[in-house]
Amino acid sequence: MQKKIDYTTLLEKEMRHSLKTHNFVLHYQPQYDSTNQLVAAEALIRWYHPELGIIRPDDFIPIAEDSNLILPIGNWVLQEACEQLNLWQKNSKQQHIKLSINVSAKQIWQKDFVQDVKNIVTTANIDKSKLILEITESVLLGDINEVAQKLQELVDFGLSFSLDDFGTGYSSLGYLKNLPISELKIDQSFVRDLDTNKSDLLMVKSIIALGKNFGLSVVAEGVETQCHFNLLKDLYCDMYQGYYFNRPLPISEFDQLL
Ligand code: G
Ligand code: G
Ligand code: MN
Repeated sequence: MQKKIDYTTLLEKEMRHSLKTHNFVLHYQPQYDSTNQLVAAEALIRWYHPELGIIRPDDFIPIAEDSNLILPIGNWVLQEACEQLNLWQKNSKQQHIKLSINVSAKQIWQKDFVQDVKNIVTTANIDKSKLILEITESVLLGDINEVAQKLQELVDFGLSFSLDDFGTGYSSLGYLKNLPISELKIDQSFVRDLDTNKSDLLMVKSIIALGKNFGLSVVAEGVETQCHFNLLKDLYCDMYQGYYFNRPLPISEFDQLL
């Protein structure tokens, strides 16, 4: 237990330092439509520590959330994503790409969340319709009306929201009714055994139907095989993301793909 506390304390201290020394980068995982066109990407943070090596988001994001360091990190991610969108928008072959970033519930609960996002996006001077904020059901642990109002303000401003890891949490349906979201991401756990597990197939089929009925775009995550892709296409899933296509890529490799 003491070792774990020491490690957490160390990571927290190093995170603070790395924010100043620019040791974080974004990787970009492509998203394809059913005709195999690369139409969007999800930005996923990576931490390259000079001594500790690569630290996975699963290992540091929870610590960042507990220590509130997720706030400066989240701002950095948004800023970085906007800069990237801005670069793509200068190039006619790249300006159609939409970019999703992950936003923690902790960020959304901040009093100044809406204004902070507006400031960063306005300064970056991007096409707002290309930026998508991914949220998870954990925002529901806060005041749902307040959260809904904040999201609506940003939708009015021109941004859109995607519901990540859909199907794994609770109250998923109430969420759809109350929050102004335009996209659902089917959690990887339902896609993994799509070809062998009948109930996973039924689950995915139902999620896609649900999404369609609500007028949402549906993205499948964790698409790892041709068989996954074919099954999802047969169900009229809108977009596809996963190792079958690409891993999250450094920007140079992503731009090469484009
Ligand atoms: O990327 P994988 O790439 O290992 O990411 C693991 C987890 O970390 C995912 O659940 C993902 O949503 C989360 N994550 C990745 N990048 C970010 C980020 O920039 N901000 C937040 N809040 N979570 C992120
Ligand atoms: O929670 P979120 O959906 O943001 O997390 C995306 C996570 O899924 C990242 O850690 C990313 O690296 C990982 N990922 C992306 N594609 C695949 C895939 O095809 N299979 C698996 N197992 N993980 C994937
Ligand atoms: Mn995500």
